[in-house]
Amino acid sequence: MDLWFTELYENASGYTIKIKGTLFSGKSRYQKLDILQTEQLGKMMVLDGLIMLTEANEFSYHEMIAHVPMTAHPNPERVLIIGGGDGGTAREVLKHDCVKECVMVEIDELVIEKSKEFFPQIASAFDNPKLNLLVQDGFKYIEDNKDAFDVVIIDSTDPIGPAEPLFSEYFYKNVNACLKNDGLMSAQSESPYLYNEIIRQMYADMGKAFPIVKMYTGYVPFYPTGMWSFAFASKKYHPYSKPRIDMIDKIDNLQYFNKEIYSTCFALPNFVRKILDENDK
Ligand code: AG3
Repeated sequence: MDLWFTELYENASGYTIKIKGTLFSGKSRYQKLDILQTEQLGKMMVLDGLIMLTEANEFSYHEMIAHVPMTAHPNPERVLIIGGGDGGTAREVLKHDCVKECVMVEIDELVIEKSKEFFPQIASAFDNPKLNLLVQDGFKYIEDNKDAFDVVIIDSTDPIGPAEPLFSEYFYKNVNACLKNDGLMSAQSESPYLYNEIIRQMYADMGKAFPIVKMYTGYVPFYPTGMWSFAFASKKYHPYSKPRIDMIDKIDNLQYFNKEIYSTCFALPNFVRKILDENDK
């Protein structure tokens, strides 16, 4: 008997993957977690029916959410990750020797535990002494910490469920305050092909909190439409003001990111520019 998993997009389209079976299925206080063995893409993590990662392809998302802000900042020593409980973003951040401390605030302990158990390569950063892992509400952590980080990375789920408060003007203003005066942030910001309204609102809210807001994109095949966007918001540096371009060749084991990707990922198709331009009306 063939088994298939489909993530549905707005109940109108979807992405279907052949699976061999379920390795884990459970519910935390916050969400439902499934870990499935796929036919072609290794193990897959699903939260509330939405694909978070597949072992075979997780690199593009994690490299892009982490290395773009890490390249844009001239000396990122203190980095904060909100969410990212699987550990993939932390693994990428900790490839940068300049990092003295990476604080990761994940609300859901079940995601961390099961990632350690089923995705040891992704969760490798959990053993790194520079990682300070806190199981608590990132929204609250950001409210309580001021002037503390060079780079903040918001590796959240979609703006439904536990991540909803992470998509708001109030939250972005607190992220701004949590950053040092030349700090910058990145965040996953959904697919421009499907979620125009979410994106328009998100960038409008960020624009109220930061003087510099840009979008960049990357290809993540297991997310809706495959074209994925990330927000870059900064207090001082533009992506091209002081990027550490030469350092990129020294980052270990990159499967997606490189110098050329850095210099082109901020280029946007016209239909995407139009979504963002609507904020300037
Ligand atoms: N970050 C989730 C991105 C959103 C995926 N959305 C979807 N499949 N509809 C995932 C965490 C990876 N570290």
